Amino acid sequence: MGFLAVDRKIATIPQEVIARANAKLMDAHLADYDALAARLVRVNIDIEDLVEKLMAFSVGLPSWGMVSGGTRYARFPLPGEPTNVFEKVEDCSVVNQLAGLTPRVSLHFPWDKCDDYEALRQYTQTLGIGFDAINSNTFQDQTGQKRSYKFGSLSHSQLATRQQAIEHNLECLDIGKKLGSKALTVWIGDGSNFPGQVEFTDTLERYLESLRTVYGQLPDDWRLLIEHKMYEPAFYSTVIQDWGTSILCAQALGDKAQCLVDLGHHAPNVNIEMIVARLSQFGKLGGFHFNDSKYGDDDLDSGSINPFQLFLVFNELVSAEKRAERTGTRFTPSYMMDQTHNVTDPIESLLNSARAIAGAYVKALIVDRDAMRAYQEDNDVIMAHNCLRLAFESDVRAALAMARVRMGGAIDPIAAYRESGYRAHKADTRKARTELAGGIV
Ligand code: LRH
Ligand code: MN
Repeated sequence: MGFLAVDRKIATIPQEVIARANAKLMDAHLADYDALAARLVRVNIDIEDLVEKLMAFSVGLPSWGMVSGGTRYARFPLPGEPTNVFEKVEDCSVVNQLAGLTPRVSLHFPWDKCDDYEALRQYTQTLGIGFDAINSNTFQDQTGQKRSYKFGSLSHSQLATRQQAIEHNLECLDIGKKLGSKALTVWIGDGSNFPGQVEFTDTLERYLESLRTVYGQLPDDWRLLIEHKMYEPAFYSTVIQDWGTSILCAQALGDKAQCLVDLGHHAPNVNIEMIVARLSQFGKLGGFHFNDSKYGDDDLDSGSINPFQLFLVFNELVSAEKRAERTGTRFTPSYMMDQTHNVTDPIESLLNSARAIAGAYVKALIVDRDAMRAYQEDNDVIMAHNCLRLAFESDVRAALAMARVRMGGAIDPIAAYRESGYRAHKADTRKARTELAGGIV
């Protein structure tokens, strides 16, 4: 079964494979759709409005999530996994083709370095995929690198090391401009493992001084996304440890600097949805790295462990969206995933995650906000709470499936993917990755 290029950009999976898979499920899907439509009408919601909003919704894919991921212990290769950035974006197009709502990829440098970024831009465009935020990497040393990041990068005690880290971020900016990206995500692992190892204030001042240089080179229509993380790789203190430090830095840098929330970067039980509300209120919510976790920064599939938290995050996002509409302010956080797929086929995990994220969004859209506000005013606790539970407990799968079908995708993306034989085909045609060493990619 060949994977032919067709006019609609490049359809990585032959459209007829998807059509055949959908044909088997269409009657049941349409019955489910009509049933959901009838249920929603009873609460004055037109399902067609929801599907329209879903078709306008999108989330970016992590290029580093397209390969079989690893932990510090080991990485287990997957036959047919991508071996370079071109194969990674090809797999991104499979996710987008089947799920319909992942038309962007977020690249990471130097992991995605290549010789011809114009060729990469053109190829990716033919796949119908655009570029989300570019990620810099000063948390690893590269072969031949002059100065090590062992003791930090943008906050390092030595100016020469900070300068090296600044230059890497500026190089990422240049690559991003060539590709048409509009944002740079800066996550650094800088921190300490022992009390006394670093002076907290000096370290943060050095970080801000470095980032001001990068910020100064940002084109007017770009954003700098500051990503906080509680711990790891540093295990006593982390320079950008929490949203408080992140927003202070974003405010200190200027309007083009905003905060990126990675769901896995918080202590267990932290109220992340309230952090989302706070950052939105002060106009500093720039983006997300969606994933899920049970213990630490596990980078598991979005919605796989705590789907209620994901829903509550989107409840705040929809509330912030409506607040921005009322006040005529801009609210365009960049939705991206950041996951590591150690034991699953990355494409299947990302299909599941895209569905979970879109599901959380559409459930947040059906919350009866006027009723909830009235109950909140009256301190009718149970009824206010139940406005959220009712929406969360709604089965919206038929609306999600209809949005996928109308975008040329699959009613059951994983079934269609498996029927396509894509991964087996790639195992036959792609060079095998053999390295077993630990590490995230
Ligand atoms: C850090 C992080 C960051 C990326 C990396 C791959 O844990 O979330 O966003 O640079 O993962
Ligand atoms: Mn992240």
